[in-house]
Order: sequence, then C-alpha cells, then structure tokens
Amino acid sequence: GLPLATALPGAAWAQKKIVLGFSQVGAESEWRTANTESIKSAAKDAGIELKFSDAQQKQENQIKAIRAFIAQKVDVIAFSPVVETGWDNVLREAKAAKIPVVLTDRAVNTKDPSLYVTFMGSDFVEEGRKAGRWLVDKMKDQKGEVRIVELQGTVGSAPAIDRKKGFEEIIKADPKFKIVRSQTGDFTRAKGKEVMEAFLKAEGKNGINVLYAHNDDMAIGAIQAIEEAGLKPAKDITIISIDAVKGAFEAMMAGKLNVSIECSPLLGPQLMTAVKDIVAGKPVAKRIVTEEGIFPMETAAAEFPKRKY
Ligand code: GZL
Repeated sequence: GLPLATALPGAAWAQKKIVLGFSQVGAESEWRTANTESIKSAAKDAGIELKFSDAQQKQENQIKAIRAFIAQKVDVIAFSPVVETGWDNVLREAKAAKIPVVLTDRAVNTKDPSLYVTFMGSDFVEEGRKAGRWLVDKMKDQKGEVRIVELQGTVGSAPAIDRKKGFEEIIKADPKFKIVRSQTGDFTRAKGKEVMEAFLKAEGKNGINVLYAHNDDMAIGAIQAIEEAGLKPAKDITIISIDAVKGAFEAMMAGKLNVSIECSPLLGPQLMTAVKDIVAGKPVAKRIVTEEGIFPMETAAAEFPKRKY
C-alpha cells in the first residue's frame, strides 16, 4: 500500500508554521536590545515565523505595524506598548479580525481587558519599592534631609509611572527624603546625561545626595555628567537604577553605581510558549509576572559572569 505519510491529509503532518507579528518599542536601551534578541532567538527555537517591527519609540508606528499584521492575517499579534493609553481602537480592529493579542513588558490602560489575552512582564511598582527600600536602609543613620533627583522613563509609559509610584510609596514614610527635581530622560543615555547636567547646574555641586534613575542607560549617562562636574559618582551622589544590564554591572565594578534593581528582558521563551498555547486553544494566565532580584555594587563582580543580558 501507499507509505503512511502520503495517506495522511496535508494538515495532519505538514503542520502550518505559526506566524507571530511583533511590534517592538524601539532600540533605546541595552534592555531593549536584549529583549529584542530574546524574542528573535526564541521564535527561531520555537519554529515560529516572526514578523518584527521597530517603532523607534513612536506610538503611531506601533499602531501602523499592528494594522499591517492584521492585513497580513498573522496568527497572533504581540507588542510592548510604548505608552499606556491610546490602544483601544487598534486592539478592537485586531479583535474584529479574530487575531489574539499578547502584551509583553509594558501594560496598556484599557477599560476592556478582553482586548488582550495576557500581559507578561515585570511588576514595575515593586521595582520602585525595591529601590525605595534599598535607599531607606542605606540612609538609616542619615539625620539631615536626603535630597533626591529623579530621571524618569518615557513620559506616559507603564515603567515610568509605576517605578515613580513604588519609590514614592516607600520614601514617603520619612520626611527627610525629598525629591527636589524629577524629569524624563526617555530611557536613553544621551537624555539622561543632558538632564543630569541641568539638575547639577540648578542644584549646585552639594545640592544633590541621591540620583534615582528609572533605567541603567539614563544612570550611565548621568554618571558622565556627574564626573564632568568634578564629583565622584556613587560616593558624592548615591546612584540607584533599574534593569541590571551589563553596563550597570560594569559601572558597579568600577565603583560608579551603588545598586541596580533587576528587570529581566528575557521574555522570548515565555512569549513563544504563550503563542503556541493560544494557537492550540489552551487557556493562558491573564497576567504572567517575571521574577527578579536586586544587585548592589558589593555583589557585582561575583554575579557578572552569570549574567545572561
Ligand atoms: C522595562 C522596559 C524599560 C526598561 C528600559 O520593562 O519597558 O524600557 O527599563 C527600556 O531600559 O527602555
């Protein structure tokens, strides 16, 4: 008789390749490039065809990309929303086209949670709390006021809103902590340096005790500004940042950064598992939280060889 393979209907043995459309925020930070690398390599390992778009941190480019994925009738759409609001219309178009949507890394602010299947990423409020708790402990013997400047992430983005909220929730317990300046550095090294220069000019060389940066790239830019002002980063100004990317470990090993709170970009494998489960019609948790640690300067050299991003 016929060899078995030719007897089976096409679909049974030549499984159609899943097509995933992914709209990425941009390439603004070390974190982002590590996140993109994780997604691309996980798609390859999973045998999923990836259509990838870089929005250069512009919401309108993400919306255009999502519309293109709908037109191409991809199996699943995933994206990391650059800001929290303004997504309902395009998500309703995806729903009308019966294309499931996965949120990775950042959340959206919507009244209709049926517009996405799951949101996987860090708890940014907790990251802010961890930064606050580390500072409260570091300054426990400090009697006078602790003057803090804050480099916020992209205006309107979930990490910027939530990291600020978590940090303030912790430091408000003690009136000695004062955020004297707070401005966005848009998660980039260049803007972080530029804004820190302005903070130093406004507050004077002895007017700042602490820098709280919402990501390592802005902290690294600020470190350059602090050194150019003739101050010692991590000594004259205590520096706390978030992500724990390679650049942060290098700065900590050079004694220029005090602590980095981990925010893992390695979401690729979890995303591909969720995509396969969705296509297979399996239930997927509405919220998948990534587990993360805290890395102070003292442990940087020992941890560095183990880091994956
Ligand atoms: C956090 C991510 C943030 C990083 C920044 O999950 O959205 O965006 O903290 C990145 O480095 O630019």
